[in-house]
Amino acid sequence: MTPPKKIVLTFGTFDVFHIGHVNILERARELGDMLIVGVSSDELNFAKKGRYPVYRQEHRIRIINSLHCVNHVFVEESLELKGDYIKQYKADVLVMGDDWKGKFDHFSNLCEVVYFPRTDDISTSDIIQTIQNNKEL
Ligand code: C2G
Repeated sequence: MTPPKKIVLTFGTFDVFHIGHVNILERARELGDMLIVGVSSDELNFAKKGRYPVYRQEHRIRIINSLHCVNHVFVEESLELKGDYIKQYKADVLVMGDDWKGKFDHFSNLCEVVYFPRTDDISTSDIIQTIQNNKEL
């Protein structure tokens, strides 16, 4: 009998895809046999941040889906549904960046919860800011 696959689940907006995103996805995948990614919907981002992502949902999903380390992508419609997604996808591990440290500890009754350190000195907001500054030069 083949041993059961270890399923890793992570979430994010992944807007203006950058090396910090690559790092966390590759590290997440190394924790198991399958990596499933919940990509936040445009509406969820608007509700949370008061602005829409630069890259629209369909494009962000295609980018994440094109990565070797990712096995499946779905749309994260609500922040409140994480527990349901963990159960639906039978996740063994939930991975988040440490900007979320402690926020998802209550899911440790459903799966292992792991926070990875964020990659230093890069973020979508900084990239957007740099582009805006350059435009003004
Ligand atoms: N990340 C990272 N290093 C960076 C930037 C981001 O490790 N320099 C990680 C974040 O910690 C997160 C993932 O990359 O785990 C995706 O980042 P965002 O797109 O900013 O995700 P966010 O909007 O925080 O997630 O349920 C959570 C939501 O989906 C929103």
